[in-house]
Amino acid sequence: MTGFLVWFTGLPGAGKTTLSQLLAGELTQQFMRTEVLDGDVIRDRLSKGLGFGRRDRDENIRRIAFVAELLTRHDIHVIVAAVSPYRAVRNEVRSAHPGRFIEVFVDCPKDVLIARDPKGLYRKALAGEIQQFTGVSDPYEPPLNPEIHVHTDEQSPAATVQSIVEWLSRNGFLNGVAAALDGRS
Ligand code: ADX
Repeated sequence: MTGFLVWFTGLPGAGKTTLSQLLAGELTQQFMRTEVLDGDVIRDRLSKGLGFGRRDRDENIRRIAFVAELLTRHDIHVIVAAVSPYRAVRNEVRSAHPGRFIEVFVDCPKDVLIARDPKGLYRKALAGEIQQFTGVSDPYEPPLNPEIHVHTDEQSPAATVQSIVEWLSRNGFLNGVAAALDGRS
C-alpha cells in the first residue's frame, strides 16, 4: 500500500499551512497515518540556506518531494504546504507519484492577501525590502489542471477542508487504500 500526496500550492499567505494542519487533523481522526511537510518549517531545517531564486526553490521542492516519497512508501499520507511557484517541478513531482498526487490550488486574490498580510511580508516586498517575493516581484505559475481548486477568500478554512475531504472520499482515497486516480490500486 502506498500513501497519497496532497500538495497545496499558492501564493504566500493564501492559507496553505492552515489548510494542511486542518486536513491532517481530519485524516488522523480517520486513523490514517499522516505527515505535514510545510515550506516554512522545511526551510528552517532541511532546506536551511536555500534562497528564493528559481534554482533554490526547485531544489527545495525536490527535497520535499524526496521526503514525501520515503514516507508515502510506508503508507503514510503526506500533505505538503509550499508556495511551489513553478509548474514544471510540480509536474515532475506529479509524474513521480502516478495516480497519488493531488494538487490543490489555494487561490486568493492578491489584494486580499495584501490586506491580510499577517506576517507583514507583502508590505516589505512592496516597499522593496524583500526581493524576489512571490506574487510581487517573483512569478507564480498557477496550476492549469489541479485536482482541487479552492478559494480561501470565499470559504472558511473548515468549509474548505471539508470540501477537500469530500473530494478525497469521492475519489476513493479515504477507504484505507489509496485507490489511484488512474484506476490502479
Ligand atoms: S517555495 O517557493 O520554495 O516553495 P516555500 O513555501 O518553501 O517557498 O517558502 C515560502 C515561505 O518563505 C513563505 O511563506 C514566506 O514566509 C517565506 N519567504 C521569505 N522570502 C520569500 C520570498 N522572496 N518569496 C516567497 N516566500 C518567501
